[in-house]
Amino acid sequence: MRSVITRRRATIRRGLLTGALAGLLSGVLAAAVALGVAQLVAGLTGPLGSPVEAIGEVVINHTPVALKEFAIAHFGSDDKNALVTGILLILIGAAAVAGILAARRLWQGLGVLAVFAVAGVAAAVSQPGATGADVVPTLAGMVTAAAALVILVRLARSAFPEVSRRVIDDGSAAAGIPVTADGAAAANDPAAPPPPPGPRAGPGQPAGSSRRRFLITGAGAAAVAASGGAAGQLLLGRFSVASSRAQVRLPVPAVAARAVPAAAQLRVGGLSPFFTPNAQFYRVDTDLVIPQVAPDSWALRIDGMVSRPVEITFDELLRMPLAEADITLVCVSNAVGGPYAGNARWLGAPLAMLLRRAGVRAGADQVLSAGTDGMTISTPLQAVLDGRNALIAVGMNGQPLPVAHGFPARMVVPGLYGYVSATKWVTRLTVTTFASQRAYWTQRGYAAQAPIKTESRIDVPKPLAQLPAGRVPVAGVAWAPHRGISAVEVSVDNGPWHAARLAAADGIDTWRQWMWAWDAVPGLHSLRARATDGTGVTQTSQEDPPFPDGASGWDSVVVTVT
Ligand SMILES: Nc1nc2c(c(=O)[nH]1)N[C@H]1C(S)=C(S)[C@@H](COP(=O)(O)O)O[C@H]1N2
Ligand SMILES: [Mo]
Repeated sequence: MRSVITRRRATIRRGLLTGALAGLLSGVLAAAVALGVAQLVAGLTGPLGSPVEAIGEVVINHTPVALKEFAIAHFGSDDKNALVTGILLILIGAAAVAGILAARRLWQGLGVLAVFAVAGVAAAVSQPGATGADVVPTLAGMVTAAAALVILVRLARSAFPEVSRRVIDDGSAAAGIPVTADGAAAANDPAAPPPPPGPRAGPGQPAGSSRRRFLITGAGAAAVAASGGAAGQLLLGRFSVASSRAQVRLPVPAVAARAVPAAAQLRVGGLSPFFTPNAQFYRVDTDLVIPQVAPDSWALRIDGMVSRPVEITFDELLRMPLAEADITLVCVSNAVGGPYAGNARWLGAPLAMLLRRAGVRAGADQVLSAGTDGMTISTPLQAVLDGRNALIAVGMNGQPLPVAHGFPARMVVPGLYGYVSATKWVTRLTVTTFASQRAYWTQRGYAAQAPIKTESRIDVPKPLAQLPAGRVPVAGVAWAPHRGISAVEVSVDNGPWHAARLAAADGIDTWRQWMWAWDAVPGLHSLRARATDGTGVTQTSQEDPPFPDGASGWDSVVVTVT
């Protein structure tokens, strides 16, 4: 008798486990159906309705600054993929729980789905530019997911009858007495026969066939999810502005940049090229979905403390006298030695000219610019009007702006970190005061005044490189945009500073390459570099993190010479 009970217990435990797995699978498949259908519908209504991206945007906009700096430092430009992966993992986990709950009590599983539907809808409508249509993908996804969950759970229950049973502690479970999902003992009569422990699921129904039906339906759900997702992805292509970008013809600049001296580019393998190719240019923004702004719907509005607010269309902008300027852009989140800096030849309308058209009124000290993604950026008016090459740019290295870099138009101001100067997809400039309005990052504690700090970066040798003894080039780039670079020095093992050779300068707004020939001797060595800007100030050794106004300190690499 004893061994019979033990065996029954084991059977029931195994049954409960299989049942839980079937529930889990039902939940995860229902969630996959939700995402696939939502993606398909978003393909019709527009990219802002994709629930995962919408939730991701909300997460980005509410991420504490420390976490954001951590993500940028550790995931780099992949931080967005890391975020989407994280959201998907949480979703899968919740879906698994919902499925296990649903197997016992359907309404609990449906309740978890409903919570996600509310979150997805709220996230979708909270995005700048979102319309009522953007809630449709999440709702459609949730309705189909609920249907899938109901069907799969029903099938799971008949395929694995243990699914809907609970073990109760009074030993009746051990005796094989099932309790229904509604909590009532189905066979409270101790004399009732125990349920068949074997592969037979119910009276007259071979479990094999109902299990097959469960698996086939599950595979169908997976297929719906995958094909919906793929079709949605294809349909979303319709919202791309790639083809209208391809049709843009950039005008010849009224004010061309001077030719870059050939000696601005040193011949050292592994050194950052003087101009960063567009495809390699770093990208930093808060957007999971890159804004797609068609040039014919684009306009730039200038308002606020101006005598005549103006609105400029893209065609009007292209007909204005455009200027070319070589400007190095740097992100405040760039760590010492980090990759978030790039140099390009920009083509655009002088910002000062545009503001003068509108007529800036006395008392203003800030230009608050806004992108279609809802980003706001505040720039000191004085920096825009002091004669530097501040632009509403339409061209980057001879091409229309890449979509990820602000197509059709963005702001560029030499000397200021991107978050206070470089508004992409810009559609509005409001002349105002620092006292009355704060921008996105300054609301989050970043400095309102943020000139780019003087930095030098060692590009070669790479950290932890193994080098042969002898002449070794040590080379990199140094920047102090709008002040220029006047010297770079290199020190080995904290020894004396050696002057590096500077490449020819291309004005004061761009970075400058440098190179120093090192007579390397065997051993483990550390190399450090420091720059001096055009005003004679040497880069500080004070190590500060990027928050709140840019990282400082000397870049260093450790190498082994053999
Ligand atoms: N609309 C918009 N513009 C933006 C941002 C953004 O998130 N949205 N990020 C800013 C930041 S922090 C930087 S460093 C630069 C980066 O420009 P890039 O991606 O072209 O290199 O864009 C700036 N302009
Ligand atoms: Mo940035």
